[in-house]
Amino acid sequence: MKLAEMTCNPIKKGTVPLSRAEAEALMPQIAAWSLSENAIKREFRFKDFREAMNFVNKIAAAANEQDHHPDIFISYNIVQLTLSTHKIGGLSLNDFILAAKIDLLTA
Ligand code: H2B
Repeated sequence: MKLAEMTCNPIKKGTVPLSRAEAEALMPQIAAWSLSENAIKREFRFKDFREAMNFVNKIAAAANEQDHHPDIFISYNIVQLTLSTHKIGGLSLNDFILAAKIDLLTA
């Protein structure tokens, strides 16, 4: 199951979030991300604010295409992404799919 080739699906309210074990089993495919209790995170560094914003705009396009959206923190050349599925208050496969697609944007 290659995450980067998959597509995000609408998540119904009440869907049970991924268990820790299920999340850990997916982490090798997005090795640059870190797993926290209810989210996955990755920090990116660029030359300057312009390059950081170019990257964020690419992410915005991928997020809208998948209809799944990261929380984005920008500080000049640093972009911190946090992915979790707000509707269920935890992680879903959508978070891992979008993370893998974002990794392709930087590859
Ligand atoms: N993004 C994230 N990260 N979590 C969600 O629950 C979510 C989303 N819900 N993007 C989507 C949009 C939902 O609001 C639309 C209607 O599909």
